[in-house]
Amino acid sequence: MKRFLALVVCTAFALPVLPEGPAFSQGMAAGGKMNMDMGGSAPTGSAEVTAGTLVISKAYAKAMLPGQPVGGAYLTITNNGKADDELMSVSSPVAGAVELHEMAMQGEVMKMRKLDKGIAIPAGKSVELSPGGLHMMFTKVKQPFKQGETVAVTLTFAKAGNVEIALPVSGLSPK
Ligand SMILES: [Cu+2]
Repeated sequence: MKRFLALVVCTAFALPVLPEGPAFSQGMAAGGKMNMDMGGSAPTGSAEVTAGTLVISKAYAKAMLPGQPVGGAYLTITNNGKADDELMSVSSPVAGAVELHEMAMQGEVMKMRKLDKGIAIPAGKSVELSPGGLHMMFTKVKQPFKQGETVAVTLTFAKAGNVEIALPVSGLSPK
C-alpha cells in the first residue's frame, strides 16, 4: 500500500495533470513513457557546498508548473573521507515533506519507489541524484518552484550531520 501511494505521487510528479500546454508535450510521450533529461549535466548556477569530507555539487531544483504540488531536485555528493556516510533525510521549509526516491527504467516503463532507508555515500565515491535516477521529491509544496528562485533544504547525514544548501531553480526543461 505504501509503495502504491509513492507510485501515485511519483506519477503526479512525472505527469502533471493539467490542461494541455506546451510543457506537457515537451516532457512526455504517449503511453506514460518518460522522456526525462537522461544523462544531462546540471544546469548552470547549480549550488556547491563543502561539509567535512563531503562535497555537494550540481545541486538544483526543477521549476514546477502552476498548481503542481510535487517537485524534484538533484545533486551530487562526493565523499572524500575514509568513512562511509549516508544521506538519511532531507527537509525543506517550503515543502510538507521531502522524500528520497529512486527511478529506473524497466523495459519501456519508468518505475519509481520511495527509499525507506537513506542513500549510502561510500568513502571515496560520488553519488549522483539526477533525472532518471535517484532524486529528492518535494511533496505538499506551497508555492510551485519558479526559475530564478532558490529552494532551501537541509540534508541530514549520518556522520556529517545537517548540511544546509540553497538549490537554484532551473527551467522546466533544461536542455
Ligand atoms: Cu519520485
